[in-house]
Amino acid sequence: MESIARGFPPDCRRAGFSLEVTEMSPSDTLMATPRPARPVAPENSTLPSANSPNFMSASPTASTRQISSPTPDTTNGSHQANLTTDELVRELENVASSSPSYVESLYQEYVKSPENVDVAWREYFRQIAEVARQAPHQEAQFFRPPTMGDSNVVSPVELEAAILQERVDRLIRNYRAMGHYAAIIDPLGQPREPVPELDPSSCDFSPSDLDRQFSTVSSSGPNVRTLREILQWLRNTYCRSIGAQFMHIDNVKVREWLQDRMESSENRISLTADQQKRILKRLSDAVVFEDFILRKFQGAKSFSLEGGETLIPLLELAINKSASQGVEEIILGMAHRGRLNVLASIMGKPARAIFREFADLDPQMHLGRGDVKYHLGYSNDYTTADGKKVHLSLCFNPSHLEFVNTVALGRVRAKQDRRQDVERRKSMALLIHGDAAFAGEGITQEMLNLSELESTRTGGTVHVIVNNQIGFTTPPHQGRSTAYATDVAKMLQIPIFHVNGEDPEAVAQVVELAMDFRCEFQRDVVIDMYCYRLRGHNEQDEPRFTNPGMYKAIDRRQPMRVTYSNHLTKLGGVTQQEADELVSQHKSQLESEYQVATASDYQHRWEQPNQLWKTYRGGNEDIAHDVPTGVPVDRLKQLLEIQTHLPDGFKPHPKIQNILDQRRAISRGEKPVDWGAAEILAYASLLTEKHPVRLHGQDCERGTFAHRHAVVHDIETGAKYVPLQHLTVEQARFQVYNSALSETGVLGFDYGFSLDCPDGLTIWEAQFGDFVNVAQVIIDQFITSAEDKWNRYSGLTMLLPHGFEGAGPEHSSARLERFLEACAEDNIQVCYPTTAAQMFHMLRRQVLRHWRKPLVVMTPKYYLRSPQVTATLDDLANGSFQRIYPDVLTTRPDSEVQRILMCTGKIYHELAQRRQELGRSEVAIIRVEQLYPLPTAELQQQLSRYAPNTPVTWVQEEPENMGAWRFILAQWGLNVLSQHQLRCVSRPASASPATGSKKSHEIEQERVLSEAFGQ
Ligand SMILES: Cc1ncc(C[n+]2csc(CCOP(=O)(O)OP(=O)(O)O)c2C)c(N)n1
Repeated sequence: MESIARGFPPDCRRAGFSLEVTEMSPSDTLMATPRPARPVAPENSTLPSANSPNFMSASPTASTRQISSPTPDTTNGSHQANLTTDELVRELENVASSSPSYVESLYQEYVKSPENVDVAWREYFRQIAEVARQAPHQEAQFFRPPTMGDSNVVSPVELEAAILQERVDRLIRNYRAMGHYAAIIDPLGQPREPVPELDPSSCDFSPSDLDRQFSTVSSSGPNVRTLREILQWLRNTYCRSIGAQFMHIDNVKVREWLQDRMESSENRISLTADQQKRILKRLSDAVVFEDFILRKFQGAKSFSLEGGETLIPLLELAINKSASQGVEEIILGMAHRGRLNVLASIMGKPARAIFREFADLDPQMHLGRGDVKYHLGYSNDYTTADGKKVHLSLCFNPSHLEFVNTVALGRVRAKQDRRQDVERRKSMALLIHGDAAFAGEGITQEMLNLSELESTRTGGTVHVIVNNQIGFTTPPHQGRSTAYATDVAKMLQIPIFHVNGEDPEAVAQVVELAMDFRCEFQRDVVIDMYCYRLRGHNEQDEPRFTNPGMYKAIDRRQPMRVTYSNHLTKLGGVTQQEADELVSQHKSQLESEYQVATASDYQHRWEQPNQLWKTYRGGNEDIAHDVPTGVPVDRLKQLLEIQTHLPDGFKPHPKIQNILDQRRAISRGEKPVDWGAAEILAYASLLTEKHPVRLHGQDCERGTFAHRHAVVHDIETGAKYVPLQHLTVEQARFQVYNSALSETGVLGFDYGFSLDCPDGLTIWEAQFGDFVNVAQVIIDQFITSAEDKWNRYSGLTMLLPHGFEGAGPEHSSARLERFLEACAEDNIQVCYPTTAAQMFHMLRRQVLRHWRKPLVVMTPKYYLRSPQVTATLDDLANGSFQRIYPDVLTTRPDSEVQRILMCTGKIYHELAQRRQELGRSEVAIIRVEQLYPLPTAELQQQLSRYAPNTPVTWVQEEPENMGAWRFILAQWGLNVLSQHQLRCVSRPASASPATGSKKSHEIEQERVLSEAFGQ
């Protein structure tokens, strides 16, 4: 049998400490048992060691000599001499002052058992105790370290009591820290390693100590308990069906909160009969649903929840509890396992719709689009037991496990911002994970890391691991190096509750606790529900091929609904008949849903877009009417000018002040509009038109290339000021945040944000464009395909620095070619603007059109400050975004043009400069500013200006196998519009995007430019 990482929890009896031991009288309280450990004499000490055979013959030092006077007669055990109290105290003070810790450790050994120390010491200590009894004011001063004052003098009796109490405290600590390793959380009962620290003997107790009394005043419950009671209480609290990990939390208050909650109730909830019945009902619903699917759709994949059906009551309990805490909206994220059950049992998706998808009765509807049924999302209003409404949204999910999580978080954040839920209490994420995926996928760490950041905080997420102890065919020991699937979550200051899914009431307790923790501290919380997977990875897999041991144990299990139902009938809260009725009623409901689903007159109910999305569209660009994006010059001036004002006394860095001064000069028309100013004007104008703007990415407050400075810092106080937040009183929300150093997680988050912010501009900026590679899953599985798979729109904008400037293979390319390869059905927009004005109009167009498509922008590094890209205020006031930018500089009539260069982005400026330098006015240069959707009609219009057969050369600085060339070739062919021969000038095809040598780069760039002009 495959064993779980730390094995099956034995209870403490396995560790050899039985509670069935001889009763001892309370008067034994302070007598301890012999311990094997011995103190080590201090190095170079002349004092005898505890059991030194030479003790009596040890070299006479001041101490030993002094001690030797009261040495008992070791032959007969009688005392040879008795010291006076004063003498004894003096002698011992001498010893103590020469080596107090040594004497103290000897004394501790003596307290454990007098036999532990040499007979002479034994006698000394006996006398000391005697002295202490007779003259308490002088007691045992040898324990006083030389530096301590009298107030620290401890009597032997007190010390002994303190030592024993310390052992009890240690035992309690051990249970708090390690009790979870012994908790009975695995329904399959696979062996766990023993936990010696939980055996009282590990804290130097013996069975004879069981009835001694100890203080438990610092814990909840009675102030005094016997060791036996303490053990029972600790085992109940920490070693039953719940294993709590919380001792990694540094904050004592938080830890104590958890301790109190668990220890005062022994981690058990008290449920009413009605609540128990409700749990049984939800379990029954879940079981019946799986059984129904299995019988009706034999051979179909459903990724059933069987073995983990407690998830359904767990979710219901969590939703009800959250509603009572003021949550009004929950975004759920989960993978395939149990999804259909969640859709039917929790989300309220009509079973008939699910059955129809199973029967695959509407193939025409899904040609070339759609997704498998166990990836589909759903939204609905849920009514809790006490009549509260909670809106639930289950996110659409790709097959790629765990990647939906940050998407869900982004959605929550957007909802909170939208409803101005500044405390972040009304919307919440509830994420359901698989154990193998949670432990294995790095995105888990990225997600957890977002939980407390200013830019991504959502007030605490509830994580539920459906821990069926297997991932496809892989057992835990092959899938993770950690004891638990959840260990990565220990990076946060949050509790992790492992719970046996076969104990629904323990699950109920954990839900209660987890939800209260989240509400109290607004942090994430993890529920790791141990269960099993009744069948293979899917219903067609035979798990006994690869995991025979585990499946033997599974085959022996009684279904949990039956066990729980028996438990309740025994308690008398439910009769057998009632329990059976819960099953039969749900069966007949599903049966009638099935009849409707398979009827020939089935009426498909199309999902309507929610209120938020009512006015927005996806689909092809031809339905997306162009809208005016210009802003009157006066308004632009005003918007820019406002941003140059800082609060009184605010001291920016002198260079930042320069930038602000330049922006003021731009606002007065004294300087042209540079890239940074155009971008900021786009945001400012949108904000004052009531469109929220959120900008998020690594170091994007300043901008990687220091062109933005959206946040200004006071160099003396460190205070921050965000000019875009101070435009007008009525403006919309502006948020700009430096993000965590993550691409996948953060892009997922921002994509999610865009799903719930259709009216705003949501921007993710990559530090260097190439880093977007790291987020490929989010791009492929969500951004480019969500509309096709799930009919979900997004207006996310991705700013990706791109351009060959000799910065090496990694910092030259945002891999334009990859985005273009993913383009189809007008799924995204890909732009590479060449001027500040184009950037301005493009950003505004992204919001002002009611067409919602992700926008991928290749942004420049080189020309951020270049005069070539600047614009006038009139360009921003009157123009609009040009998909194809016609040649505006050539001085010749169109009919005299003999060569047409076509390009996109940065290289345009180099080509234009070269043309001017060469005086080649017979060459026209057309810029493709929007590569997708490819503006063929506009191109046609531009090419029609020139004579047919004028050759067209596509020029790019990227290697031939990268950039836009192959895409352009595939779209327009070698004979553009059947009239113009098309060829390409580029760097040769290359395995990596660029050279690492700046000089080689210059040589290569020169070759491209020369070849473009036929030199
Ligand atoms: C990123 C990713 N890698 C691999 C897979 C293939 N796969 C699907 S389910 C699965 C096992 C998942 O195990 P676990 O997380 O424990 O969830 P379970 O299916 O057991 O509920 C694997 C490997 C996937 N869907 N996504």
